Amino acid sequence: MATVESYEIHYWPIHGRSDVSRMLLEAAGKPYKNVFIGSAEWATLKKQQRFGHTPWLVVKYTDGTSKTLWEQLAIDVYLAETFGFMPSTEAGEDEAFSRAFCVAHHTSWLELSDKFGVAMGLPTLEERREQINKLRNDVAPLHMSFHEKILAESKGPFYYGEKPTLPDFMALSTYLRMEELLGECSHEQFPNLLKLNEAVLKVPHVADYVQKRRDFGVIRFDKDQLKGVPAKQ
Ligand SMILES: N[C@@H](CCC(=O)N[C@@H](CS)C(=O)NCC(=O)O)C(=O)O
Repeated sequence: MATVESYEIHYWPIHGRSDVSRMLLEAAGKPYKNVFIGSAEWATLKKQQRFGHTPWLVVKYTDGTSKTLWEQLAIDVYLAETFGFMPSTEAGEDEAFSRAFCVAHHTSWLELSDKFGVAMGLPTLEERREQINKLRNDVAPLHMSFHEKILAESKGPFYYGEKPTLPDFMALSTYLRMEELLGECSHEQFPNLLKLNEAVLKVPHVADYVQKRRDFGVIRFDKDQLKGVPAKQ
């Protein structure tokens, strides 16, 4: 079987649904290219996609062939499996269950992250503000209180003790998205979540990615309008 040579992430020039995929690629030190989609070409590209959406991952093999995978969750799980960001299992353990259990933590964060994404896409500032306030005051703190409890039971700092796995990256990605929208988040009630984020930022290359590579210089987040706007206006 041919081995993997490199990867391509095809997505808009924002972090959004490709943030965790890129973080996993960075953390694993794998070669990848961002192929940014422009709005002018999207109508044509859309028709060629398996389900009509972005993102997609192209896996390029050494023999010149390639495979394409669509859907954020499938891409994240594939990369996490490939790079060893899944929990270790003991002999005799139900490995499929253990992996699915890990993915459940990921999808829990993914769902919260999506809610922020949907709020940012609402047509008027009033609607965006109302929905984001609801998320800030009710939905996010409740979500985080469940995860804080889960992390308190881990030997820490990650969901699976000292081994970083898929949901750790998703938690950081969601936190960063919330900070972008809400400003600095208070961590007082969530010390284990804070420790988790700090630990993920110490995974090689992740802090660098977060600092330098999340902003691709095309779209920037406007705090007053609570939405993405062209970086150069
Ligand atoms: N279930 C898909 C949803 C993907 C999705 O909604 N992508 C948006 C961008 S974040 C998109 O393709 N929007 C353009 C369109 O649907 O035409 C996934 O998780 O990847």
